[in-house]
Amino acid sequence: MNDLFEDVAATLSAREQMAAGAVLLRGRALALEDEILAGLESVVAIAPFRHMTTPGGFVMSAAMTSCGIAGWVTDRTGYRYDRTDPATGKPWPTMPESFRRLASEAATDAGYANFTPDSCLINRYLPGARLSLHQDKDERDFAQPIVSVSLGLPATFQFGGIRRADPVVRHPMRHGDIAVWGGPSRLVHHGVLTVRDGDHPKLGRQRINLTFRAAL
Ligand code: MD6
Ligand code: FE
Repeated sequence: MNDLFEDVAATLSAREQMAAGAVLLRGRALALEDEILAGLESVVAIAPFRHMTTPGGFVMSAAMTSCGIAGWVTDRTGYRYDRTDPATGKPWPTMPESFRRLASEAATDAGYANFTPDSCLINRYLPGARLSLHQDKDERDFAQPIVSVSLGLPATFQFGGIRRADPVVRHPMRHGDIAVWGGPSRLVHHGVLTVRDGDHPKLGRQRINLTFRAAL
């Protein structure tokens, strides 16, 4: 194989179209892995993971925290973005520069230039945790996409349609994969199947997901 062929082949295998406006960039976070993991540690030291309660009274199996101007929170009163972390009473930690750079570069790769996230929701799944099918619709600006970075243990991502009953496609997500979706896919239903036990060399027995949004 000549170099050009190899480059083209690598690019094709690294990019999967999930739906119109939704792209999976395989391994896209790996080049920045060390900075991202350091950033994660610094955020969690200030705003620890917690299990939040849905308006319906269920405790979520995925633990969450946020960084950036706003954090996504849920309690018995509803879902919202809040500039203050209710667990600490303080502003959320600043979004690490490596997070911001990765999110904006991945969005550009996926065809969304000028993505300006003000919030990064961080999900932690220990084995047995899951996230049921939902839409992300608490953000103000649906013209901006969402960038979602998978780290640690693999998981199966469910990608459905605009209606809850629409058929769902399953995509395996591995350490370093990034999903970007927006445009016609911005309001699709999606979720994460129960994470299976395993041991990741860098993150141990957990899956971490970073989702970047333009929330406010
Ligand atoms: C997760 N992600 O992958 C959960 N939402 O752990 C999400 O709910 C999500 O990955 C909107 C866009 C991308 C996502
Ligand atoms: Fe979501």
